[in-house]
Amino acid sequence: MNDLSSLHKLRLAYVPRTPEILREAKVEAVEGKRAPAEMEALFPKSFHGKGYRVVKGPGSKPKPVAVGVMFSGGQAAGGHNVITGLFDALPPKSRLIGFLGGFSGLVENKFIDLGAKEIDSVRNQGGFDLIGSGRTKVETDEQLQKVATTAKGLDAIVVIGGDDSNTNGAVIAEYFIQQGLKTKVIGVPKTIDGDLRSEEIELSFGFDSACKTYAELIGNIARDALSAKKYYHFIKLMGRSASHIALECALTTQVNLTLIGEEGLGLEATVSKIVDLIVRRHAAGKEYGVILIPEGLVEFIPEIRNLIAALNVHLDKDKLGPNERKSLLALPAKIQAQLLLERDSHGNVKVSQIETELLLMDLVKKRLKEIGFKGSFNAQEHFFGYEGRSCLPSNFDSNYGYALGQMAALAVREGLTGVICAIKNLEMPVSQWDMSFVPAVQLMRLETRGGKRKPVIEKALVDIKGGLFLYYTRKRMDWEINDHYRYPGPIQFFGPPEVTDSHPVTLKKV
Ligand code: FBP
Repeated sequence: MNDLSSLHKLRLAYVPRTPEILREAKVEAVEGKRAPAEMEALFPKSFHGKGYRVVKGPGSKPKPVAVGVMFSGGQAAGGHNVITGLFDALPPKSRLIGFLGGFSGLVENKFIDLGAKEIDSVRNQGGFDLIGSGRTKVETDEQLQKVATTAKGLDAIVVIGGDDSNTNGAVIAEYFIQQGLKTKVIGVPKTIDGDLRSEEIELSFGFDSACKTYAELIGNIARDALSAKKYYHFIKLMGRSASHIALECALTTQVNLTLIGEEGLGLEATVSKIVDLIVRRHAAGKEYGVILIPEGLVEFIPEIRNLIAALNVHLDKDKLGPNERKSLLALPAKIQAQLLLERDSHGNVKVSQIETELLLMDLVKKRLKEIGFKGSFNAQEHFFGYEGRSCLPSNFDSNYGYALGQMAALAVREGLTGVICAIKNLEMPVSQWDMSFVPAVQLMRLETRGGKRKPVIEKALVDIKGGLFLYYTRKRMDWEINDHYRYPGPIQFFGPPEVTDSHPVTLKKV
């Protein structure tokens, strides 16, 4: 048997579709919106940085460059294609190096050279294993000095990351300008969470493949539930904070109930919602169902949100005020311990490790007992997270990642810094994609992390007044009782375009 699966080999040969305009493109400055005023003191040199759009034209003369690239944060399918797109678009005789393990590779000067052999081995493949990733935050002077030493001789560093990683990138870009260094920093929006968005950034790559993977599994479970008719499936879905993944999966699978964190229901109301569903389905002769729970839900439940905010400031449960202490002690011991887990280096709560699905199952069971429920309630818990981050990228993510990599090469050629590559019109054919570069500081605001006020790129949450969510609310009453499950099946690479080239529903202008 060959080491590579047949599909692996066939995907290596896939040629991503790229926007025609990138064959001969230049950039044109645009009057973008202003960065929040509070950023001026923190980013004095980048504060007035311009945005650019990609237009047809010859642009600057290409000359060989030396570029470093890195992944940062959680894996997202399509990441390798950013690197292959970048590699393919760099002028001949350029050098591309890959920093190992994210920003720690940049700080510690650990990298590998990326040549045709390395690049050809990861075309259209999932994961970040070519150079790895990490969650190191760069903020101390010592780290910044080390980064500057590593960057000597490099024309640019391309950071493929989410909100925190692109914040890191912006801090480094500012530092380089302040120090009079020539190295530029360019960001690429990556994260399965789909929360790195702005007017210009419609979506990050990785979201589509992750949601399609989860939707396949959810569809399989829904069909099992419908066949066996004996279980309620509580499915927690990855996606820190924002509920974009849960909403996308709700719309593509039409299961009975999807909790959307941004609705801001309290714990009591959330439990009542599920109990009400179970009671009504029992009355309709149904003792089974499928419920989706975004992993970030806990951050929106007001009493837990306040508790998390207090823990973020004090970082010590013994220093909590009486209300927060009460909220903490009301939770099962296991959940208390998970809330108290050490934050990541960016100060984020590790929501993927909080077993919200078990908490809700437990509370629902208790409530059903209290109300004397006569039906049967058997629950199964699931967590779909890591299985969606490193899958083979869908055609959408393969094309999207590749185009972002090519854009990064254009930004290097045009000498841009402190900007993030952005593509709009993603729902349209690749030829109609609208590309621009947005200054990272425009997306920032101050947040309390690790007890301190820090600049961070603001996470884009589900808009509960937006068309997509409102569409869901119009449908959900029906889906709660009548089973209209949809079965999306696995990501397809061969066959008619409606199965191979579908876009996330999230992009639809409902
Ligand atoms: P990024 O924001 O870095 O892309 O990470 C997303 C994510 O997959 C979240 O959905 C999840 O909560 C978190 O990473 C898990 O982190 P880890 O990989 O460190 O367990």
